[in-house]
Amino acid sequence: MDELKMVDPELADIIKEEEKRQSQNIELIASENFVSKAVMEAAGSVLTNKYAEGYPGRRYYGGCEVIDKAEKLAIKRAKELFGAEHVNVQPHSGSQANQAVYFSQIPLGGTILAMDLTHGGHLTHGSPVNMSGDYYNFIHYGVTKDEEIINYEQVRNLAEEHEPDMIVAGASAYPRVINFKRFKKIADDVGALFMVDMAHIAGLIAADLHPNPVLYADFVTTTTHKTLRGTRGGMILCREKYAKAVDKAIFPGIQGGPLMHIIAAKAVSFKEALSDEFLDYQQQIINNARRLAEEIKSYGMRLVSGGTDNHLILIDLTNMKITGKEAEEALDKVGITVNKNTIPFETKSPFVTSGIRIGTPAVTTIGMKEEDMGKIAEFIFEALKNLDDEEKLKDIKKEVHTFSAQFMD
Ligand code: DSN
Repeated sequence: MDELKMVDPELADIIKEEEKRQSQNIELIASENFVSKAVMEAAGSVLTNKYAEGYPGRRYYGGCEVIDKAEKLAIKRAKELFGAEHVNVQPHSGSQANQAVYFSQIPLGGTILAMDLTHGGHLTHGSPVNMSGDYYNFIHYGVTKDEEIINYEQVRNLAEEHEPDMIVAGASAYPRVINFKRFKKIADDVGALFMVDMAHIAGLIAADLHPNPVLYADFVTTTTHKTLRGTRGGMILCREKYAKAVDKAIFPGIQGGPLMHIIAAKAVSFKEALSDEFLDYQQQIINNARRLAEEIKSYGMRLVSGGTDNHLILIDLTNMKITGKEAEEALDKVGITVNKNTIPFETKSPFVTSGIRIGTPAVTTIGMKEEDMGKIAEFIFEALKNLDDEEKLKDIKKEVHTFSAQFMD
């Protein structure tokens, strides 16, 4: 930072300010995490200087002999981590990974069956405001009204009715285990390709704490920065027979030069994910989420599906008569970071919403355990109960900062 402070003190101050925000607040955004210093070092390395369009051994630039080693290492480790036949580590994000799989297989206007965004799906799974929804004919399934778990019967009925080219499983706000085997059977029965977007649960899968979609799916996409705790980025895993098409779709299909510093950082995080410490970390994420869910419920708050099997919890605020937007703002004021989120059968707009989504990957990284979850639930409940009382919110914020200070380096 010394150099940056000299060259651009304004930006250096912004980074310092964000560093302070991240270290003081309780980070509960289910898709965020804190990377290790080693990952950060690789991401901030001289590898950012290198152009490397193409793939190891087949580049469009000279001087790639060193950078090739970094990409090969990332690929080798990712294969080992998930048991994949082929891996492409170049996607800049999960969005690009999904786009590339669709682009590699589905003709424009082709039919894809995926989870509805308001039921827990993702923007890139065919939302009308996303390119996916514009270029392809997406049909959506959701969760059941009573148990709020994926409605596999609806998946089968829709698959039989629409005969999609592809079925997509995977979600960004679904707190339960996904039955990939059941999806695969439906896909096979209707002759559809099967893709899984495992972005949220990749870390749990790497630690064998959730069924591995690589065993069932033709394509698995992911981000590398959520439970997997790597740098911000994406990745595609697929069967060997689709390798060429997927690689071509990423480059030259939708991307140019790969971000080699980010690929190197991915390699570092994959090495970390292969360690025993990482397995313990993933188990702790789940233990913390379960305890947090119980503690939140003890205050009378309703959880979508009644609890969680993974790293995230979806709180339905309807019975508290507040919106997700109000809750997010109140929690921001006390130093707890969450995001407003739609809930199944949502009646409000995505800017307002009836719920908030919270997750335990980041707080687990800084060392929180089950016994700390009670305090977090109490802070959340107190802040939401006193949403209009600025003085009370200020007091809670002080308590939050005192509490979080225990976990700082
Ligand atoms: N926006 C991410 C999330 O928060 O789940 C998914 O891409």
